[in-house]
Amino acid sequence: MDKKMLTIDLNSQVMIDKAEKDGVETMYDRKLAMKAQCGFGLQGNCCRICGMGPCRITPKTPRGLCGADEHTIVGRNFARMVAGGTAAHSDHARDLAHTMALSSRDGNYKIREEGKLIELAKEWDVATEGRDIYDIAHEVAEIGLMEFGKPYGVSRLLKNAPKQRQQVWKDYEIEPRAIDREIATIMHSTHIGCTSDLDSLIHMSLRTSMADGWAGSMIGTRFSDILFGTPIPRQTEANLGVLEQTKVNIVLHGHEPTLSEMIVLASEDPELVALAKEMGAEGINLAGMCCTGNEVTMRHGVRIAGDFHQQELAIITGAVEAVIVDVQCIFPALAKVADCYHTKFITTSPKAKITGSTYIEFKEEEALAIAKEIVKEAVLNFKNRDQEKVLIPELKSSATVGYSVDAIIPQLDRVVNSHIDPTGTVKPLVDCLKSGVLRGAAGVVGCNNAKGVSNEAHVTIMKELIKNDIIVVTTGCGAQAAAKFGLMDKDAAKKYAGKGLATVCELVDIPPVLHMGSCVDISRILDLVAACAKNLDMDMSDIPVVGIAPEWMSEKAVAIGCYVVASGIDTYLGIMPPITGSSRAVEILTEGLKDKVGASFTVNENCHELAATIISDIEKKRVHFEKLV
Ligand code: SF4
Ligand code: MSK
Repeated sequence: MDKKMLTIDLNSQVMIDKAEKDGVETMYDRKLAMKAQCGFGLQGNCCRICGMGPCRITPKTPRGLCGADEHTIVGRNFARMVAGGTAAHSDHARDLAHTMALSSRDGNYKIREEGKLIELAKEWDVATEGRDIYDIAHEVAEIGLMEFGKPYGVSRLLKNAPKQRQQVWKDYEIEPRAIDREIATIMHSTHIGCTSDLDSLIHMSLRTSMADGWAGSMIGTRFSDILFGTPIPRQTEANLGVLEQTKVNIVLHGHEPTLSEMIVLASEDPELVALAKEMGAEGINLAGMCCTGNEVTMRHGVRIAGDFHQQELAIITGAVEAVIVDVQCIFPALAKVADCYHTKFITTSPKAKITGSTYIEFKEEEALAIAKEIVKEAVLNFKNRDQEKVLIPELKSSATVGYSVDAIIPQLDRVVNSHIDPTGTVKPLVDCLKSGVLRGAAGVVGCNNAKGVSNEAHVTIMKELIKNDIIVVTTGCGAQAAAKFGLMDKDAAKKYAGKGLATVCELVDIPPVLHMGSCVDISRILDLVAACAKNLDMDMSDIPVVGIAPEWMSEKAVAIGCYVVASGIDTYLGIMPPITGSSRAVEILTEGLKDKVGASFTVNENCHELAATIISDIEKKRVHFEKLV
């Protein structure tokens, strides 16, 4: 098979060819070499939870040595994926809370959004009158940190949901308690000899995922905005073509804005810019990748080098002086690829040390100094660039990004007010949904998965949705696919959107696909859906809104899928999770949950069929919705 057919991105195809010529192995080579994957793993019915295993379920051995059947094994494996994902998102949020606790007027981390902090403080019953903003920040940070380990009570963020949804959570008993408690409990319950009942395992999975969506991720986004600013619409460009021939190229990859915000500052430091010129470069060019890329493009317009599947390919351009990473979604393979070029692969987090990398530990207390040291490493490396090995592919697309809820609401108010009203409400959006000018809204999120063709499902599904007047909001690597393929360009509405959506886009001056941030920022999507539902006095499950993860791959995505379903939003997956080993797990997740939380999963690995199902389901949902409005 031609490796290049494993991606629809033309830049990636050029780089796959170059890797071949340079003798460098990429994920695409490993995919072809891997041939058939383990059938037990694919179905989720291999258990290695205890030392008597691995136990694999077959018709001849329908139970593991302890007697666990396929339903128990699949359920436990699924639950542990949810725990892994919830831990990753929430630990990210914990770091932000610690950063807020460190914030000070003359330190590295300041409070950028006083209004948002005061609003959150009031929501959390923190006194604000006559107090120094940093005292308030420290108290709010401490309360945020307590959400991870408080001994009693449930997430204080649940009350942001419509009351109808809160009642569903109460009735089904999935209100998450302290974040760490939910993760610890699920790890305990899936230990050998604890829960074997599949319904309980799925119930616990949903409750744990709620500790991600309606606690960890929500704290992460709110604290990031307070510390680094709420995103507003801004112009950028996306794809490997943003790397520059004449500048020091630094690729920022990973997730947490605590590091990347400081790198942005350091890259503007006059001394480092002068040093870059001394080295023969014209300046310093930052480019983002994966969710760090999303964080810095949303707040600074930093251009996007690429998505999860392009991390090796960026280095293969031969034009990258340093790849700087913190946590999550970083291929260990980057060390080997970087060895083939002059690129420095710099790891910074004690939570993600990678063999073969250069490790410079990032400490919030000395953030800017360390960020400057890291950028200096990159700048000094420019002289080692081998021009003969350089090939920067040309393609890049322009995109408008930065659509936080705070940016979307006033902008949509233009539909009725013909000007941007910063105090706007979601009413215009709700009116467009009610009238049917917009048939519905979809959150298209998540990763790239080598089980499919990189970017194909994202782009196909988003194009189909907007053609059918369904507005798309997106985060994570899905957002990067949209940006790369021109769907975040304001002109995309004329080219691809149906009449209703195109009219709204023109009136409001937005693209048909809105970039809402990183994976943690799916909490922004929850906030937007919750605001619409509250405006209509409905449950979130009543409005024609769906969640879609066409190319998901990470445990975080499994946790996200679960909390989106638990929020009453039907969720569509383009990759089958490892659950087919249990017919009952498939039944509960794709049907049974409807009765409990008003939503469930649908899976189809054919992206054209999946898009058609989503559109038809949104139309069916409209029938119910139109009766209620
Ligand atoms: Fe086998 Fe049971 Fe141990 Fe799993 S927990 S590895 S099924 S004996
Ligand atoms: S980075 S979790 S590959 S979206 Fe958030 Fe992309 Fe998925 Fe990582």
